[in-house]
Amino acid sequence: MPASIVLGAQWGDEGKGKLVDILATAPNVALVARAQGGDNAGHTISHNGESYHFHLLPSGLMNPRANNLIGSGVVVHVPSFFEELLDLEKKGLENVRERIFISDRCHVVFDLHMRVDSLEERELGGSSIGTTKRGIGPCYSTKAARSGVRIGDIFSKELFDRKLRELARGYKLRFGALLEDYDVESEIAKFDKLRGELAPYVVDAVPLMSSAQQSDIEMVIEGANALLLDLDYGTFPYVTSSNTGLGGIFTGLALNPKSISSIIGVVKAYTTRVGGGPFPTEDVGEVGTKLQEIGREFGVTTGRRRRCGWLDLVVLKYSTAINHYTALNLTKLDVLDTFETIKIATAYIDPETGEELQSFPADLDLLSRVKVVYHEMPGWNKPITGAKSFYDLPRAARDYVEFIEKSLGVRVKYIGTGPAREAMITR
Ligand code: 2SA
Ligand code: GDP
Ligand code: MG
Repeated sequence: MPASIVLGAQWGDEGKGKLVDILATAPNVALVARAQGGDNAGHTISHNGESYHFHLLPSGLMNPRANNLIGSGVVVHVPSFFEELLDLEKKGLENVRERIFISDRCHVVFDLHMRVDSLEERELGGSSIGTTKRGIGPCYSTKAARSGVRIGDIFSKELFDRKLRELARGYKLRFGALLEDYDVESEIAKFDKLRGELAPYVVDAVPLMSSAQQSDIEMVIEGANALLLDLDYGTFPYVTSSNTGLGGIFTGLALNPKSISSIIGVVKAYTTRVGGGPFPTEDVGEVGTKLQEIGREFGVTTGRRRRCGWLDLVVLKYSTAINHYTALNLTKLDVLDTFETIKIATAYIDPETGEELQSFPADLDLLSRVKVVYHEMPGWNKPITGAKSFYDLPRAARDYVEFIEKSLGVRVKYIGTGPAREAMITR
């Protein structure tokens, strides 16, 4: 079974959901899977004038023929799972409940984790991460500490209740009065109601993946968040708590590396970031505001304004070196339609030595002080949304795409020219 992997190449919100939706509508695709993250993700798909928002669920639910798997590396807030299913049904998506499966190895995100997420952020004060407060960090922390609860545990009531009470006791000791009003018994009671409702969706994902990979149907893997938010390779500690890069796909799904047919890096034509942390090309002036407004850069999960700036090739070279993209999807190129001049960051200079940095630095202090070198290109000053082929694009837009392609040594196979499914050029 050939597998296409879709990964965010920057700080997220590049438009992964739209590409997954397009790839998943191919006739042979029968499975769409998520490998990491949780309902912190926000993947928006615009189709026939309607917007569909996916947080925990894979975007493959858009395709009435595709099955969808929440793989073992994902963390699952069970009430949100049901709320999201209901929202999608209300929007008219068909038989979603028959096409969604959750690995029994996923860790459970409790309301307790969400409370702790907020408390930890509060403790950090001015240097808070800017999390989505969905409990993602605390849940992956309890997983690593081996005190977490897995989806499969929900079905052994005695074990489940004991583990959740232990978790609550530990957190209450840590946070004292700040968690006094958290009532573990009411969270246990919630699960008493959800247990039966959840059961039909829970599977052992290992045989499911094995049999899928022995067949000749195709599979799409939907990365969540993005490389610069990766726990190991991102701008730590301003990252999420999962491996959002290629590595996370293997720990989160029993994927045979030999079945990979493509690793597609999704790259927004400029850069955005939501939450705290360094962002070398951030523009807090006119350009940033214009990108934010035209690109409608608001968080899908939290509604926060996204920080904006020019495209950064230093970031993208680093991202490519880790994720080994075989192709790129350049998205939101249309957002640049009205810019007279477009800038692209090509290098970082160490402010002390005046030397060019050889790669994207791990040292956040240095990263926040680097001097950015920009290459300037003329804009195209006309709308590109109707373009059907690469050669329908204005010359300056093609030059922009080719400059990125040459700098990274990876083909830009898909170009997004608007939010709709149809607004995508395939080369
Ligand atoms: P968390 O909640 O622990 O994963 O937050 C840690 C950091 O990861 C960032 N993060 C995101 N960045 C971009 N998009 C995300 N999804 C939503 C969206 C975000 C939203 O699609 O718009 O609605 O605000 C996402 N999820 C996590 C987060 O901002 C922290 O910097
Ligand atoms: P994801 O998290 O990577 O799936 O991206 P988000 O859904 O958070 O943010 C991308 C936003 O841009 C969504 O609202 C998409 O509908 C929209 N979008 C995707 N591709 C394009 C494009 O090529 N042009 C424009 N204008 N919008 C796009
Ligand atoms: Mg998003």
